[in-house]
Amino acid sequence: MNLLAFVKSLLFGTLFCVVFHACAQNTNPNIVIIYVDDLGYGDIGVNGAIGVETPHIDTLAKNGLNFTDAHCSASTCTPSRYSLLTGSYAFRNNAEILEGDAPLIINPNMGTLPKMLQKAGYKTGVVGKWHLGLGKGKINWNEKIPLGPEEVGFDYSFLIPATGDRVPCVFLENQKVVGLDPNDPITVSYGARIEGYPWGFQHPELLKQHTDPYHQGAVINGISRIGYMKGGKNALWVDEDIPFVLSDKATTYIDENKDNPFFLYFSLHDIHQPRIANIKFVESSTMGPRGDVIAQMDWCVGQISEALDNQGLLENTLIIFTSDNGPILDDGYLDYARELVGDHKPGGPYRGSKYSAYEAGTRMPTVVHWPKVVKPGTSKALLSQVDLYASLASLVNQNIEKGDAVDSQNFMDSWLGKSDKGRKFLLEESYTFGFRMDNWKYIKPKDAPVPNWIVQKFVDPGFRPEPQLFNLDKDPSEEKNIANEHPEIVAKMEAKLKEILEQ
Ligand code: NG6
Ligand code: CA
Repeated sequence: MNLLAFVKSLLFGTLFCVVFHACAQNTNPNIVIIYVDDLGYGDIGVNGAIGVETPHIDTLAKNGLNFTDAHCSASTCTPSRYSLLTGSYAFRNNAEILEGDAPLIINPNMGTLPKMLQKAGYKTGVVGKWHLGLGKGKINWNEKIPLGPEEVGFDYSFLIPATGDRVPCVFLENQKVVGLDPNDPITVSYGARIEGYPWGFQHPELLKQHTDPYHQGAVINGISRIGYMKGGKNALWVDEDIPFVLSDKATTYIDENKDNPFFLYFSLHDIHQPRIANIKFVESSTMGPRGDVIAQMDWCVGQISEALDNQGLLENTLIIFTSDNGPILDDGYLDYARELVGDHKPGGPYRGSKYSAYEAGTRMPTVVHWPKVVKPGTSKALLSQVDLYASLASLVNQNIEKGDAVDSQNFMDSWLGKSDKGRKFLLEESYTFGFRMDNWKYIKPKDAPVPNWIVQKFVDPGFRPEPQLFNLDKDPSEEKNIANEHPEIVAKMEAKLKEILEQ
């Protein structure tokens, strides 16, 4: 090759590389879902919280979109998380609150939100509470657990396996217990009591907080849990440090993935019980531990914003801040949340709570922040988290395979504030079914006694032998059942609900 030809080929090659690289470069935004546990609509400053400040969330809301009628799919955790990640309703798979040693409830052959994002070129990670089960049968906590986030589509995972009030009280990183001493293997039981960590009902003197009889199993770090546990002493978490450990893992994940589009599902333990705030946040609210862990959770949100900002990624990251089910004051631990709540309204103006079919069970604080695309404001669109799968798929130009995400609909324009159009019909799962048709709210009759463990929580799950119908335009707090006055609306909603349930 003569010199001229060589220079030409060099120039052409360089040009080709530059053009090709620019075309191939993925300009999709990073996606971060910040999923808080048991946070109510009214628990954030911008939605009227009293007695606790949430400056980091409020900043996201002021620079983003605050939704007033966005819902998780169920009033409990496992079902909502199942729907968020699979785009299908929990009842289709009988998904209910799981024990800490339950098998994985997401079929590994099924399409999921993180798998869809992997196909679009994303790195995917989950940090925090899982509560979707692990493994296939009895879990051996001393080896890599065969089925979990990896099989669901996460390249990286750092987990609280179930809930903070369930054993085992250890973190899992990529499905292995962190810091486990092989000479001190872990055994867990949700049936027979096993020797190991002392039992709360026998040793109340060891406890930082007293509990109802359902939470009096293994005492770990002065807190009795659901279930029994032996071994794994070096691997035990310290509840007071959980917000720091999780925030650190999440921000490290952001730093390590700054050069490629990433999806982070940051699933906080707060503000679920046991509500044991770190000393940094103790007495930062007027509401005792429940308010303090709201402040602590807000600090974690601030860590994420700061990490994104430090990497210059805040502008082109889609942050979705929300919660998995409605608020609850007394879920079994004696932390005086009911006594100290004052004028604060955890569910905002809405009736109900966690476990309930009324609006506060699923109407979630929801903020979308993406400065590059989303204009600040508020949106009244009626939206469900079950739709995030199809909505995000459209954002990143992915098709949904037949049979996947069967309940998920594309509302991306509404999530981004380009449209006010929400769902016409929206299902709210609980121990019965709530159902919305625009601003009509119907609750399916349930003529069954409320289980004792719910009665003791001072919540009304909404069981009534007759249908309930409310007009949320006139009666947002669902006080007046007007089903008898509108039989035609009841019939229409019942028919549509039946169609969804039998689909
Ligand atoms: C309930 C637990 C409660 C809490 C909840 C799960 C009893 C009596 N209560 O069954 O303590 O762990 O499950 O909360 O066992 S959730 O936010 O993960 O759905
Ligand atoms: Ca929850």
